[in-house]
Amino acid sequence: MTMDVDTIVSLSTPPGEGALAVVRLSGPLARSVLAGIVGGESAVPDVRCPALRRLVDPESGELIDEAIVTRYEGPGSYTGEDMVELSCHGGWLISEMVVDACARAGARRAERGEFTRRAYLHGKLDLVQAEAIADLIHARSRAMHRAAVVQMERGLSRRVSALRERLVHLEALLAHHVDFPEEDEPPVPLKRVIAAATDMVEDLDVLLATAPEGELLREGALVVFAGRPNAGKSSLYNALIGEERAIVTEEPGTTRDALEAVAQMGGFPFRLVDTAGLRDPSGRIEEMGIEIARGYLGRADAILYCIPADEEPSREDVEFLSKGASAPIILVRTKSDLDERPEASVRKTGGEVAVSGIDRLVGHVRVSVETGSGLDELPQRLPELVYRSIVTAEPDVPVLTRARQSRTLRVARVEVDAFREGLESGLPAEVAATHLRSAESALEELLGTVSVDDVLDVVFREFCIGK
Ligand SMILES: Nc1nc2c(ncn2[C@@H]2O[C@H](COP(=O)(O)OP(=O)(O)OP(=O)(O)O)[C@@H](O)[C@H]2O)c(=O)[nH]1
Ligand SMILES: [Mg+2]
Repeated sequence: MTMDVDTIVSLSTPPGEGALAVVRLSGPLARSVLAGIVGGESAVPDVRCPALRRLVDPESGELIDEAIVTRYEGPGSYTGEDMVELSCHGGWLISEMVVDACARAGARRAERGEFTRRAYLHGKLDLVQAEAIADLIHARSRAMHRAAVVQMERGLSRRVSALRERLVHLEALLAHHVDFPEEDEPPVPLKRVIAAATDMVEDLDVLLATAPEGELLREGALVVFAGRPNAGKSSLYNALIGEERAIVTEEPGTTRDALEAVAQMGGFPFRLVDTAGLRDPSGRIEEMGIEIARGYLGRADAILYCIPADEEPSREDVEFLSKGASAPIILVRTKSDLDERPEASVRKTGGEVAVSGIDRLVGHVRVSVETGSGLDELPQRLPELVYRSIVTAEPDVPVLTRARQSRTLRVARVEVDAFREGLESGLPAEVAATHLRSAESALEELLGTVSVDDVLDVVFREFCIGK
């Protein structure tokens, strides 16, 4: 691994007006750059003793701001290098002047994620933990926050390291087996090696089960409100996001465009999309609105098929909704306050009966925006539906939140399985063992034990400047 030797500087808090802004420096010259902007060596505070200092222009000596200066000495710092944190006043200009002063005193402006990249290169954290820090910063839901915290605390790394050790152990078992091929009863029967490999495949499957939904945590699951005009889609949409975002009128065809809003339900992130009512369009604008709705339906993770409770859902509607879409559909009977049938007869004709045989229909709720009845049901049903594997996973199972994580684990799974199959079908042990080594390198790639620059570029590009 190559060590960077530049000393880097950057604003680490969001730019703009605020009470405070933190500028960070990291690298071998951190101390001397600091000396350059506090008016000399004698003003440099002791390590881990925060002190108030005047920050000055390194050339003119002109006062820029006063700041609390904290020094860290490598390797006991975030990056593992000598570091300085300057807590100055927030604002558009001050932090820029401070960064500029540091640059003139010998530092270079940091690139995206460069501080964390250095932390990784100095072994302060592995690649999964580095990704977790980016996830934690970007988290907008409790579920994403939790997944990121577990990863940051090495929840996933520990599991992966344990799997890697088991692979090494499997290799050792196999070596024992190979060493005594002539004996009737070798010290390690092949059966035992096969059983251990089978266990590993199962454990990898447990981890992989959270992947599709874990990746959704980062963007939020897409839930599309669809149905005929005037079904009450926009009213329900507004009620669920708690804001009058969409226009509601008694005129069919009110919504023409698609509206998107971010919402948390049960701690899980969702992107809710209200769409134009689906029907034969009466004009160009409506036609385009329906086209847009179709695009959203194709990408949806769940579809809310809205239909007034006193009307019957139709097979054609459901077919229309699922054309080009593969998401599960929840039937939402809206305006239940207008439905005067007694509860028992409602249940008999309730949705599932009328459109039975369409397997994409996974649930049925009755709501009234007017009375508020049933409104708390969707925030409960949607997380269970869309994030099922996370909701039902054992609490200590870490969630895979990135395609990189699931891709490498899937490779490991395929290789261990091929190893098992090879042994079962009589492949020479030495040949089967190559699969174990491939699985091992997949796990190493996941942790970043061995890493290539372009993998790192992809991981750290996602970070903000200053992190
Ligand atoms: N009584 C009653 N009326 C409702 C309820 N929900 C919606 N409405 C009324 O139904 C009409 C249509 O509501 P919208 O929310 O605009 O329906 P939409 O499905 O978005 O309609 P388009 O945008 O035209 O496709 C409005 O007059 C609403 O006030 C409800 O729960 N009870
Ligand atoms: Mg509408």
